[in-house]
Amino acid sequence: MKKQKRIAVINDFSGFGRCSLTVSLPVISAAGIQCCAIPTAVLSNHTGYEDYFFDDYTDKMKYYYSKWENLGLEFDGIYTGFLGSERQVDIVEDFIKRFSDKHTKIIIDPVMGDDGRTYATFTPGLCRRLGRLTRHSDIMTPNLTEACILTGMPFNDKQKEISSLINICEKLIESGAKNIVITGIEDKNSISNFIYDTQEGYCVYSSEKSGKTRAGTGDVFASIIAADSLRGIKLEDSVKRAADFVSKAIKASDELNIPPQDGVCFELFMRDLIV
Ligand code: PXL
Repeated sequence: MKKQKRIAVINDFSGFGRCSLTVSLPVISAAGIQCCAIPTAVLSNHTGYEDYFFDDYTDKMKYYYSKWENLGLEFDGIYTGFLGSERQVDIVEDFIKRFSDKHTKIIIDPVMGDDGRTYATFTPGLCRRLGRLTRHSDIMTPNLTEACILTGMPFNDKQKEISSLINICEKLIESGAKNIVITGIEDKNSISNFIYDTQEGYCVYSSEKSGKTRAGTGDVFASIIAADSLRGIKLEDSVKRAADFVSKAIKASDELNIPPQDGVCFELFMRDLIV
């Protein structure tokens, strides 16, 4: 009998809005992987809404995972998402040092913004620290906005060209990243993901735009990539699966008139994710 895989997910807990841990827990569990959560903050709802309650968890994180150290826990993967401050990035780096070895897959989603805009908690210092954190990653999954911020490029249509995407990825590789998926490259009718795999080279996976831009889609996407990487699935195949799943959930969310900030109704399609 093979051992069950286990991943630590470091992300915020937003009670409403379908993002971060409330997405990762079900999506990763559906793949048969034990998903162990470390909250970076507790929010009533994500920051895409005008008003929200935000309880920062920075001061508690080390106490929290020191108990995991006492339990002797080990992880096959570590996946990080929304981090609210520079100090929190230092804590995540400490967690990676303590809980990973050469077999641990590290997936870093440098959550900072979308659609050319940064989120409410963004600062240039946080960006610099997140850029350094990606040195540890086996896979990083920035959207185009985040990839531009991390490499100091302006966010514009020119960056959607293959030559620019290669240039961006080469800069990220120079900073220590290994494999990169630039997500959510939108055109009028299509949405593409640019995959830069250090073993396999680069490729693009495009699908028809199925509906409105929605909150939390990056978290659904990265959770599938994280689970698949622990299952040994090739990055390109994983990106196709994740993109098709997100596209289906966006379409259904539009049909059900779900407000875009409420995310995607992935719950209706969990069957597709069960391994
Ligand atoms: O899905 C990205 C995300 C995660 N966590 C929080 C957010 C956002 C985007 O707005 O506000 C708290």
